[in-house]
Amino acid sequence: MKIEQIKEEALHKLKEAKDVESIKTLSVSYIGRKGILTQYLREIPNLPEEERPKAGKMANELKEIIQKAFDAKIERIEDESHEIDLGIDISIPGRSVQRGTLHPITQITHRICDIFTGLGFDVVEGPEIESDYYNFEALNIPKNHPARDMQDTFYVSENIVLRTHTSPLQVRVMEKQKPPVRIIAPGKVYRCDSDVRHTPMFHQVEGLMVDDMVSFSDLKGILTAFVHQMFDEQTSLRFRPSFFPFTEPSAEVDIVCVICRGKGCRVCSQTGWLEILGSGMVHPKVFENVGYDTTQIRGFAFGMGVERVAMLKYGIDDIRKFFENDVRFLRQF
Ligand code: 2NL
Repeated sequence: MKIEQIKEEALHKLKEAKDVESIKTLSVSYIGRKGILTQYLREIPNLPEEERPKAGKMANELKEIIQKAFDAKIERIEDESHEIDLGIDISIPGRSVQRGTLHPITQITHRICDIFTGLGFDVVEGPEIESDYYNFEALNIPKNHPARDMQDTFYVSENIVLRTHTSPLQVRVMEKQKPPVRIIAPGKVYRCDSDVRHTPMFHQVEGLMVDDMVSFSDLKGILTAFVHQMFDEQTSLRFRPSFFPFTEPSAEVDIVCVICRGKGCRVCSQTGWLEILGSGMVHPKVFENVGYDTTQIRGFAFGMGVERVAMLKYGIDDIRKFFENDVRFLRQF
């Protein structure tokens, strides 16, 4: 018999063998003392001289292959019978592990940061407990401003608050770094507010760009690029005059309603527009407070609520869904 034939036959018989006993018998009949392969090896010296090395090599290789295949199958059968002895039904399909996902707010925060990183901004993070100075004073928010009220802000002590926006971090960056500055600051912020539309903690991303020659048209260009990437190129936006103590002039940005596409519906209160962020040219007072020369530089800033962006993006009408942590809700993102 040819060596290939022996191999094929042996492996075929092994496949058919169902228990350890028959595999052992099979093993003896091939590589036992009187086995087929053993005999083949014994015949090699009788072959013509030039065939001997090749035949010897092939036969020895096959012996090893057969040995390994037989041993492996024996081991497998023994393992399985062990499991059956233990009462484990090895035919039951495995139970799959439920994989976790990032929270939708985390996902949207990452997406916002990715878009601005692509526009040349650096991401900065910092403390959630801030001094009155960085949270209010440096940002030109006057002492009598309603936002500073105990009713609106969580006070840790007389001069320490839970930050109500991530602007204080941007002030800290400007104190340390000369222009140009191009940063976004994502993170948790706190307001003493809790009802259907407000949660005491929510997430914000603020952005700041300072350089000589930064204009309001740069602000419009950057925010338009952001909206087009966050939603789609067809999403139109409008800039509506507004007021913030830390910007002048200020503008709120609306996008065309993602539900009715501008026709007017319940979500947009029949206006066709949804407010998405606040923005403006940085107030000279803020620049003075960080020691920037207001005759040399200009800057714009903006801020947006991540929950708000996520609600618009996914069409969710209740902010509290993000905080209930019901996995049936969270798994959808
Ligand atoms: C909103 C509005 C805004 C800013 C945030 C800012 C930061 C610095 C200087 C000036 Cl350091 N401005 N931030 C400016 C305009 C609007 O947020 O509705 N946020 C949710």
